[in-house]
Amino acid sequence: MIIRKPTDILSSEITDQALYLNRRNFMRAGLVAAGSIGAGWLPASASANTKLPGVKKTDWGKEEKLTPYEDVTTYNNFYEFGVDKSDPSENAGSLKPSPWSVVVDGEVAKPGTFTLEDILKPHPLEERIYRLRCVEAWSMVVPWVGFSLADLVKRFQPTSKAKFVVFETLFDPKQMPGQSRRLLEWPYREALRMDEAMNPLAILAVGLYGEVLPNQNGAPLRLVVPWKYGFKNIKSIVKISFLEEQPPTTWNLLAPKEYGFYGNVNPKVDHPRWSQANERRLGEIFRRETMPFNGYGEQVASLYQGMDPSKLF
Ligand SMILES: Nc1nc2c(c(=O)[nH]1)N[C@H]1C(S)=C(S)[C@@H](COP(=O)(O)O)O[C@H]1N2
Ligand SMILES: [Mo]
Repeated sequence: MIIRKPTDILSSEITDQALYLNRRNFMRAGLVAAGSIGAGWLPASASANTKLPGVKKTDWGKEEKLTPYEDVTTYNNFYEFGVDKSDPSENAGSLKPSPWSVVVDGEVAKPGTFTLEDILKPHPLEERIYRLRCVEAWSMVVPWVGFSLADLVKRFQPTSKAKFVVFETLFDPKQMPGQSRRLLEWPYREALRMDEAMNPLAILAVGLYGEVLPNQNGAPLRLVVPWKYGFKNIKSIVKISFLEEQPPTTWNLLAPKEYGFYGNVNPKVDHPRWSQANERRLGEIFRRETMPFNGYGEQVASLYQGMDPSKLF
């Protein structure tokens, strides 16, 4: 196995923001030229800049100042397209988010393979403004367009044995060239405990800023669990499985001391190689204090009562 040491990966992850700022105008032009990055549940001509129809605006996070679209779509973590923050927006044009299907299996009464269209039909789309906070101490505020994960889970009717729900990213090195290197153990895999998945804050996103999700942000379907570090927010999901036992998850497998299973944002637990006490919002100069559970403690802290908070990173 040629899995790189976490230290190698992480030092290469730290890209100076100035670098990407210089490149971003160029890249935005490239994205538009790349053309029809379509989604099957929209007309074939739909692209990453296609407006999503019928999105219900909500009050979630409307007091927040949004991170500019440019920053949200050009400063990304998506190892399937490279380890630098600018790589995903430059390379993700090879991903074909349409047609797309999702396998649902494990401890459910209604397993099967569903197209994205099937999944979306009964789920009205909402816009919710959520923060996303990466372990590398950058953060952003994004108007995500998605639907409740809990509602989707209920449709498949998990059995009483279902204790965890695990998500898997597409594995296709032709579409995702980063997968021909053993940077991580592919496919990327992330999981939630059942009660976390049923929390009303957790959504599956299909868009941002009112438009179809750009490939680099995890088209056509990605998880958004705002009280957890970015790595839990798995992108380009093709499989959802319900399990009795806690499954292995990608970053936790690679570096268990640095990335726990829970990945709850906790300013008091430092990453072994840097403080987690504060963060820099993309597009801003001054750092701000990181909040426990990324500021969503009121809604989720009760899920972890009786658990050792130092183990919840
Ligand atoms: N499949 C997959 N999902 C992924 C990642 C990845 O490398 N592959 N990176 C994660 C990490 S570490 C972060 S911080 C967020 C970044 O999401 P964004 O690019 O939309 O900001 O995606 C997460 N989801
Ligand atoms: Mo991250």
